Amino acid sequence: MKPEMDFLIKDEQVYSGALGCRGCGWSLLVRHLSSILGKDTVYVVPASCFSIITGPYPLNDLKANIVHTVFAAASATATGVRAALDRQGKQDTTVVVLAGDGGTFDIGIQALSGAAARGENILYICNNNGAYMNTGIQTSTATPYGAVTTTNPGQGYKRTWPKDLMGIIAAHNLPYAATASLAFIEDFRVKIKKAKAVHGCRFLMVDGPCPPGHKTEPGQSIQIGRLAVESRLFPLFEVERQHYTLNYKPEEMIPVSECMKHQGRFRQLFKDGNQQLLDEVQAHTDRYWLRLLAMEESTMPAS
Ligand SMILES: Cc1ncc(C[n+]2csc(CCOP(=O)(O)OP(=O)(O)O)c2C)c(N)n1
Ligand code: SF4
Ligand SMILES: [Mg+2]
Repeated sequence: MKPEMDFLIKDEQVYSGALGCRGCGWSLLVRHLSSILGKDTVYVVPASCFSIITGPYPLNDLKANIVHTVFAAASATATGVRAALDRQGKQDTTVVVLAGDGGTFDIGIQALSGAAARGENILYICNNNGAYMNTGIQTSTATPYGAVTTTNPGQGYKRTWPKDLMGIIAAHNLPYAATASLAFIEDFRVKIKKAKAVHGCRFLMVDGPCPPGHKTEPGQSIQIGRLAVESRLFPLFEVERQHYTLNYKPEEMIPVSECMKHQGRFRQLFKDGNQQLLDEVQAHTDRYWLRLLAMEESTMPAS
C-alpha cells in the first residue's frame, strides 16, 4: 500500500486577506509551515516582504505570536525569546525566525552564525527569492548570476555567483538543515515536521517565487519552482551534522535555460551573442550538483 500523501492544509493558522502579491511564495510557505507548527509557536520576523504581509500590530496574518525585530538581530531576538520561554517552563513552544535572503545571506548572517554556533534551540526559515524584494529588487548575495536587479550599475545584471549559504550553514554542524521548494510540497512538509522534532538550531532554505522581482507570470510560480529543481538550479537536499542526502535526483538532464527562459530577470542571457553567459550558468550548476553528489557519497550518516 502506498503511504498517504501529505500536502493538504488541515489546520489553517493564517487569516484570510494577506497582503502579498499574486503568486508570492511567502504566503504559501507560511500557510504550510504554520499549519504544521500549530498555535504554540512564536515567530520572529525581521524586515522583509513578510513583515508587511503579516502587518503591524494589531493586524496579524498568523494566529500565533509574532515578534517584529530589526534586520540584523533576528537570530539574537529568537535567542532571547527562547531563553524567556525556557525560563517559564515552556520548552515545547517552537521559536521560528522567518527571514528573507537579504536578512539571512547578508544583514543577519552574523547573528545567525552566532546562534548556530551556540546551538540555540530555534528553527530558522529563509525564504530565498534572490533579492531585497520589499524595497524594490536590490541585489543580495543570494541573487543569481545573470539576474537583473535595480542595483547593478554599469552592467545591468549580476555578474557574480550567489553565496553558498548552505555550505556555510553545514560548516556549523547543525543537527538539521535542508533546502525545500513550494513545488515539492510533500517534501517541504516532511522537512518542516523533521525540523520541528529536532532539538537545537535548525535551518530551512525555501526557494521563493516572486513574480514582480523575477518578472514572471503569477500563475507560473509553482511550474517555475518545479523547473528550478528539475534543472538542478535549486537542488533539494538535507544536511544532518555533516551528512548530506539528496532528496530528489531528476531522471532527465533538463538544461537551466528551460527554467530561466520563463523569467524576465534573465532575458539578456537569451539575447544574440550571450550564449556564453548561459553556458557559464550551466557549468556552475553542473559543478555544484556533482559536489553535492560527492558530499552525499563521502559523508557518514549522523549517529
Ligand atoms: C537596517 C535596515 N536597512 C534597510 C531596511 C529596509 N528594508 C526593509 S525590507 C528590505 C528588503 C528585505 O529583503 P529580504 O530580506 O530579501 O526579504 P524580501 O523583501 O525579499 O522578502 C529592506 C532593505 C530596514 N528595514 N532596515
Ligand atoms: S514583491 Fe515578491 S516577495 Fe514581496 S510580496 Fe510581492 S511577490 Fe512576495
Ligand atoms: Mg528577498
